[in-house]
Amino acid sequence: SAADVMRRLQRQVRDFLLEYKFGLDEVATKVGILREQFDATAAISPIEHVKTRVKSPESLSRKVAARGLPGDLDQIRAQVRDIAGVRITCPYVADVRLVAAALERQGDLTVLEVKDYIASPKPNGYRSLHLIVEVPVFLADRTVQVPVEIQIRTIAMDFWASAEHELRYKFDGRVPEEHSRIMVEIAETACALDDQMSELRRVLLT
Ligand code: 0O2
Repeated sequence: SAADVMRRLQRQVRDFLLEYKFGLDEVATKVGILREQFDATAAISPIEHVKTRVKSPESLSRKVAARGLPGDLDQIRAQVRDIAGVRITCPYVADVRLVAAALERQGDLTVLEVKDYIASPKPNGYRSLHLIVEVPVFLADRTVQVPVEIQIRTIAMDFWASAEHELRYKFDGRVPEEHSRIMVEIAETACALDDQMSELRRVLLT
């Protein structure tokens, strides 16, 4: 019956997303360990805040539709790599590099891609370091490699990105030119702030 079909589909989506939740748990543990070690040893902790999320089915289907991808789960698994996401905010740009290096070193993580929007910011002003990694998840009957997107950015970059996200949401993706221009200016201010803070950090650490 139609109800059976719906139930089966719902179960498929639930199981599909569950693997991403497990992948996220594995990466969150790794980040948690780094954070605890840094907290215990570093003069200034390089990790300020950590947030994890599995993309909601709504947001996932919006992305699939927007990209014109076929709707089957295997295609989505192969093509959408930010279903599991970890966002790490750090006080200083040097901390972003430090945390990224500590993760990239881990033998059980496969780095699939690095997108360095700090070295090359997006035209709208977005800055952040993205690592797409794959982590093994050991299930009862098999092992799966789960992609996880790790976004690492400074507090200033995060402040900007949250505001820009809100703005895009408010204007349903069509942000008026005058606001976009202001966002580019604010991104430059945020970048200047990061540079000044880096100077301060040098003083604090010497
Ligand atoms: P949400 O709501 O955060 O999940 P690609 O996969 O390379 O074809 P994609 O997926 O756009 O292209 O990759 P990219 O550019 O690395 O962006 C992935 C995520 O980075 C986005 O996820 C955002 O979280 C963040 N991001 C990228 N660009 C911007 C930006 O200009 N502003 C803000 N605020 N965030 C950005 P989602 O799925 O778009 O959104």
